[in-house]
This record gives sequence, C-alpha cells and structure tokens, in this order.
Amino acid sequence: MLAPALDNEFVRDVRAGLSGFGQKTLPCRYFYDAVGSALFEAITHLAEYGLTRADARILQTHAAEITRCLHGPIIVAELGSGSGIKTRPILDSLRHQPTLSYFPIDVSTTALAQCARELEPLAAVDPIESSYLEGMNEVASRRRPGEKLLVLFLGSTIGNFEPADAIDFLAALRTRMCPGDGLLLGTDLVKPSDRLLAAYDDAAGVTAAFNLNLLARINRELHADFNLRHFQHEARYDAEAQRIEMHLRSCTRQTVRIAKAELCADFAVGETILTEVCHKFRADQIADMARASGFHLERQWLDEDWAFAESLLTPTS
Ligand code: AVJ
Repeated sequence: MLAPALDNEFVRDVRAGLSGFGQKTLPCRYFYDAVGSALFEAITHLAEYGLTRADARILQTHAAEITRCLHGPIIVAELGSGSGIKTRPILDSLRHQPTLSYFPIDVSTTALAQCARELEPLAAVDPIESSYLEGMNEVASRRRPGEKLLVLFLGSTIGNFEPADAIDFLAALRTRMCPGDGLLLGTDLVKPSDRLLAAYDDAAGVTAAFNLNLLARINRELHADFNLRHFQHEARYDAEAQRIEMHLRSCTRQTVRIAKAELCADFAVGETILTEVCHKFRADQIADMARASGFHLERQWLDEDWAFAESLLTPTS
C-alpha cells in the first residue's frame, strides 16, 4: 500500500518523470500554479510571442460570423479558459440571446476566478475546475434540450498533445457533443524557426522564468531542494516533427531530493528535463485531424500577421 503522500497525482507524475532511464520529463499542466499563471499572462504580452494576439484578432474580427454558423440558442464551454479575455467577442456576439450560459473549464483556480470576473456581465458564468473531459461531462449533463453547444479550444493548447493523442482527445470530445454543435479550434501554424525560437525563449527571460517556476513549485509543494541556478531554460525546434520543445538543462552534476515523493533524482552535466512540447500545424493538416476524429472542417479563419488558424469543426453525424 503506497504511503499517503505518494498517492497524490502530482507526486506520482514527478516520480514517473524524474526516475528511470532516458529522457526525464515533467507534465506541462503543472506550469499553472498562481505564479505560473501570472507568468503565462505576461508571456502573452511579449513582442516575440504573437500567438495570443493573433488568436484574439481573429476572434475580434470574426466572432459574429463564427457564432452564426450554429443554429438555435447557443451555450458556450471553453477548455483551458485562462483569463477569458479572448472570449469576450464570442459572448458579445450572442448578447441577443435571452439567456447565455458560459462554462469555463480549467485546472487553475486563480485563472477561473479571473475569468468569472472578466466575463460575468456578459453571461451566466459557471466555472468548472477539472480536467477537460471531466468538465465536458459536467457541461453535457447541464445542457437543456434544443441548445447548441459551442466548445472553444483556443490558444493552440491542442499543440501540447502528441499528434496521435490529439486525435484521440478530439474523438473523446466528439463523444460529448451532438450534431449541430461546434468546436472552435485555435492552432498555431508552422513559421520560420527563428521566429518560433524567439517566442519560446524571449530576450527578457519571461519564458525562462515560467519554465523554471515548475522546479520552484516542486520545491514549494513537494519539499524538494532544486537549486534553480543550476538549471537553464532551453527552447528547441524540431522542424521534421513541427514542434517546439522546452527543456531545463542541468548545468552541473547534481542530485535533487524530493522529500514528498521519497525520491532522489540524479542529473548529469547537460542532462535535460523535457517540460513541454508545442506542436505547430499547417492549415491543411487541420482538415485531416478533424476527419480522423469524427468532425468536419466547416470554416477556417487565418491571421495575416502571425500564422495562426481558427477552425470551426462540426460533428459528422
Ligand atoms: C498555452 C500551451 C498554448 O504552447 O504556446 C507559452 C504555452 N509555453 N510559452 C504554447 C507556452 C511557453 C502555450 N500554450
């Protein structure tokens, strides 16, 4: 029987990722504690990181066109809603409805609270603190007959999944949707590698702080003794796999003790921890991904300044 502390998901994931041979890893969802959420918010304002502004521009410009694609009273759910700032134009375009329900789904308590504050005037906000699919079960149980569901999955968070897992995830979403619903999927597109590397390794070091904060979080919550000065942020671009990788590189040979995980992790000089993969897409690949997961690509909007696509997928019956 595992000791109680070891029965905690965070502990289990840290143990699994930092013990054993081969590439050490840590799941990127643990970036988003209060400090991490604030650092991510700062990243979205960086000159080098154009992704969020491109996403927001498309929504700002095409919100009414997007929501007009669904017929009948609409309710809105959002996966990984974060601060909710980008969502305002979508809810605004539905203000003609007598009632409007909005379900932000996120793992971050602080982000959900901020989102509710941001969007409360525009809709009845019903925050759901859970994983995406559990949250969608909740939404499915609360929708009323005749309502159409618009699911927002913005900001290219789909890029954190390996390609096969992305299709599995979309297929699982599909089982929680009905004909006539819609999924608005934001995807960052392939662009010159120097632009991508700058976006994930900005000159001010905000992304480096966001990445290193993961070690600080493990120190805070799992009583570890990571010395952050002995690790360095590194962004890599694998053009063949069309993905950015974020790593933390060990600058020395060292052993880190993680008390709550009852683990000592050894690091060689130059050894890294892989903390995030961010896949990038070609616009034409979205239709294939949709088809493979039970959706039809209905419409697509592209941003001119920063290659980004917003795609409306509808469930095939
Ligand atoms: C929130 C996952 C979309 O992949 O660009 C930003 C997270 N990581 N800078 C992304 C992130 C480093 C972001 N997503």
